[in-house]
Amino acid sequence: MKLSTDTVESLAAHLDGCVLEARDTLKITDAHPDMEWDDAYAIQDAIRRRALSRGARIVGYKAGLTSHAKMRQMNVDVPVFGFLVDTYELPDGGECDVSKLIHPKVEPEIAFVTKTELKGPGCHIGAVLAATDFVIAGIEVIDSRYRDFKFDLKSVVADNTSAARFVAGGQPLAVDGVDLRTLGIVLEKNGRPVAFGAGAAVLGHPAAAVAMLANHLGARGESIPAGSLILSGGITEAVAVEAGDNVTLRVQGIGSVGVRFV
Ligand code: 0L1
Ligand code: MG
Repeated sequence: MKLSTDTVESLAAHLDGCVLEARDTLKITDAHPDMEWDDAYAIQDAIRRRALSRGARIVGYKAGLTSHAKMRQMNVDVPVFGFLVDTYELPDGGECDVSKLIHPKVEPEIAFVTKTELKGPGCHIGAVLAATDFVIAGIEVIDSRYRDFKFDLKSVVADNTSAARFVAGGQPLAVDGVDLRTLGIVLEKNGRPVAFGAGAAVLGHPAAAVAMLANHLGARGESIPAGSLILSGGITEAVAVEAGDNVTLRVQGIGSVGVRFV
């Protein structure tokens, strides 16, 4: 680690303030170019502690930048991981208030719900599928706190990987006998299809993203508890949204989930 505890806490307070006030900022590596991966995750952990101290509850985790479409869009080459708290969750068919966000975008994702604990190292696709209760459709609303979504990977990790809101829904699908690689998705904005894809766009198999997450947490002495919801990463590029937009995600075998931006 290159940053002192005080600097980690003050950067967490700064980014958390940006979240709470829907205010953007320059990427934090501009002022801290020597920051390391451990520093970035330490800042994310401090943001998590701040959310928990306000009464939020961890409901799951997310993997981000797991598809080539997203990696290309953001000009990066490795996945990143973040946490999800209950205050991010929106009901299926509910409203997302854009006045509380900076510049939201949506991502179509396959969400896993676990029935047993998942722990790395050595976690693999088979272990993820065995620990999966079901998968459902997930729309992640990302909202980087960095001006114009301009960041590098360490800055985005510190910013809890742009996590802001999510909605999960549709008919829960058991994974036995289902090939998640060929599960097709269509993302619609205002009734028009705007992005298409299939599960394999996420690291060849969306469960691979969950395995990477478990291994990442395992290296830090953490695990994915039973009953967690995991967003496995955007299958397509993220799509910008604004007040008045209606977004629906249709996933083969699962049905649809939707959110309205107001
Ligand atoms: O969930 C994601 O794939 C987003 C990761 C962070 C990068 C971004 O804000 O696009
Ligand atoms: Mg995402």
